Amino acid sequence: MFDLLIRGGTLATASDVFQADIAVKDGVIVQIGRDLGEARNTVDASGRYVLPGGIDSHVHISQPSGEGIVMADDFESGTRSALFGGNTTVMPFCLQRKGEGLRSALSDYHALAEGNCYTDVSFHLIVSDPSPQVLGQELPALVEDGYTSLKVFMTYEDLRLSDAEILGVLDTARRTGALVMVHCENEDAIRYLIGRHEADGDVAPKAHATTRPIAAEREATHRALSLAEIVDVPLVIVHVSNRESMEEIERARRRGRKVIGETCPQYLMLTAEDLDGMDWEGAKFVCSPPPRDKASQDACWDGIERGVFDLYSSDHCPFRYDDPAGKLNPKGRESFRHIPNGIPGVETRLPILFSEGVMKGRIDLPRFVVLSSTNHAKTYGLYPKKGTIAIGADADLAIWDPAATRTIRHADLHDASDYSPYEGLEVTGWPTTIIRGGAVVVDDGVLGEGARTGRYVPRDRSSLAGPTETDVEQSSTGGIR
Ligand code: DUC
Ligand code: ZN
Ligand code: ZN
Ligand code: ZN
Repeated sequence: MFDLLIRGGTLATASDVFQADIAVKDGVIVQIGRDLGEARNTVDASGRYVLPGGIDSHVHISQPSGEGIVMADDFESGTRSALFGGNTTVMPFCLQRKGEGLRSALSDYHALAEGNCYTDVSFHLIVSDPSPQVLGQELPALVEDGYTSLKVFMTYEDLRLSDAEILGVLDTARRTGALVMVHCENEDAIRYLIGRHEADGDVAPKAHATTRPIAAEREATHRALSLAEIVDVPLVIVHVSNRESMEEIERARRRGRKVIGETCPQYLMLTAEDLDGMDWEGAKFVCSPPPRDKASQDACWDGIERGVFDLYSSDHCPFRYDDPAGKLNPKGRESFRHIPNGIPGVETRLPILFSEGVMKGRIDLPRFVVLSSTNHAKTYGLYPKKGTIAIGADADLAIWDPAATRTIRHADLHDASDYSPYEGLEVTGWPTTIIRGGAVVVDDGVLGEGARTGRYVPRDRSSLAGPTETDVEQSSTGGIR
């Protein structure tokens, strides 16, 4: 007797689309086929797609922000919103503050997550203080414990690392098998431009975009890739917004580098003009790198289609708009420089890609699965336990109704922000039933009882980590196959 049977659906994996039933026992997929037998519970998936649960490998939850600024989502609201958007695993960032150890940051972060998660969670580290103790002792031990990825910043005064510090982190990654993600923007160039704009009294939200130009992102991308080449480690370039940065990734791949590229919905759907709204409304779209122009959107779609991008993540980084602890904080009303960077999007990530990508014929269903789930699991050491539909994999599944039409309204979403950057967008296709670890946690749009039982998942090393000699299968454009 199985625990759960999912019957009559059309299944899709990274490679195939086929009709089959799925049998689940003890949280794991045990059979895929027809006439599988009896189960205690059955889900009828006829007329719907059964896909691996989404994995969003780039979200920010309860991350300490500037003074007086509070991130809108904690683990409860952030993972609930993720779940309703078709995700069964999210990977938020645990921020190390300067002078703080990584273990101490992690213990605080685990305490926030414990008992409050609707999805499974796993943590990346943000290294802001790569002291000898951190690189020599803490990080190597933490990689062994399943914290196998970390992010470094080339921008933000309080977070940026120097090139020498980045090299030190990359070297530790090479020794330990950790995978490094980089936020690529040239801080000095941005500082210079911010100073010039403020001197001119040019302080409205739209100046956020003009002070963080494509050249600042492209240059930092080139530099990060060069540093990784010097140390000989793979690199993840996160939240890529434009063609010139994509070209840096492709050039590095042609030199034989292992590079994972990530883009996000904001670079497919928004432009810098969105920052130019009435009454400081543009603050709703302030994120870094900023949204660019129509040509950059087209370039990012091209990268989604051609495999320049291996990952499509939300970069959910939610602040409330009409809130003194959010976008409209007292200083943020005076200058764009004090508007917290980041926008919500964990619930709308997949519906946007499904509607704009699959339904509009830009990508097929397997590519959707790759970008929404499989490659996140492969990149960050969760595969094949997660990221696919296979015997032995966790029964983490999203059942999509391809005929569901919706207009995105923040009022219908489940996060704790007070707006959606995609308000009014019409989409076709929505994840209606979500199964996590074999439990039906969203049933036709209704949150199941006992859904707040997501677990923390330690990870293996990325299959991509290590020096170039370790062979990885890369697609014709160099990304993950
Ligand atoms: N980088 C992110 O990854 N998210 C939000 C803000 C930022 O700079
Ligand atoms: Zn970033
Ligand atoms: Zn200006
Ligand atoms: Zn981010």
